[in-house]
Amino acid sequence: MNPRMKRVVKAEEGEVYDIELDAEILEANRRIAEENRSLLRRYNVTAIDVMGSTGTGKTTLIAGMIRLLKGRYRIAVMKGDLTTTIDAEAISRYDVDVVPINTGKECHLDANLVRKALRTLKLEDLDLIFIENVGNLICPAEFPLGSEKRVVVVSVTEGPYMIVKHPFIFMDADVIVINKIDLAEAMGVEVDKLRMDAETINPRAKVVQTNCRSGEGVGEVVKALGLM
Ligand SMILES: Nc1nc2c(ncn2[C@@H]2O[C@H](COP(=O)(O)OP(=O)(O)OP(=O)(O)O)[C@@H](O)[C@H]2O)c(=O)[nH]1
Ligand SMILES: [Mg+2]
Repeated sequence: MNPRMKRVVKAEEGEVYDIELDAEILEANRRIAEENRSLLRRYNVTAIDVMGSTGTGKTTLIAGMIRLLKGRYRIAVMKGDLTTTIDAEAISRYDVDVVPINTGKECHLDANLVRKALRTLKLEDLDLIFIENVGNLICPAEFPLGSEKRVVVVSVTEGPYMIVKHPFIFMDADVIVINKIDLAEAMGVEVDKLRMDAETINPRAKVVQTNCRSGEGVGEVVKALGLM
């Protein structure tokens, strides 16, 4: 180790007040998430979380999946963003219902917001809901929403260490998407190394490489989710 490196300063439990979440809040969220899950199951609707940092390609992936699945499923989308509806408007062009959810300052969706959004949809007319979370790799991990499966999208443009630096969100993923592989060489990022990191952190997850812009690999994501 470089001798100029000093010892790691570690936060004790409860010390970082802004970050350490109240156990009661998490428990309340978990309860509502379970209610959402039961409601969705009653209507036979599958909800899928799509999470990942800002700009990794979540919306582009959802658009690609809609293109592949529209003939087969009745689809709606929820889109969490701080204040804008840009993504929601983009997705609505695919002729599916879209519920924009604005979180204000919050860096993640929670089960209560999703419950409110579910009330605006006719669940009996749906088979599948994609829920695009706010772009963030930390906060959404702690807030289950009631969905059946979780997709986490990482892209090569964020550099080589996104997975090892943010293990928690990847540990819970059912499918890990490594996107923008068309830019890997230009970014000097090894896709195989990212794949290895994903497989090491979560051996249970299916790992898929994509270029969501061209559509390459999107069919594999859909298959990994058991939708095709
Ligand atoms: N070259 C390349 N560009 C991509 C790919 N996927 C997405 N993009 C581009 O990356 C930009 C961001 O994509 P989005 O799908 O909006 O990303 P996002 O994760 O939804 O972003 P936020 O919702 O803002 O967090 C857009 O300009 C996309 O066209 C890809 O595989 N290759
Ligand atoms: Mg988006």
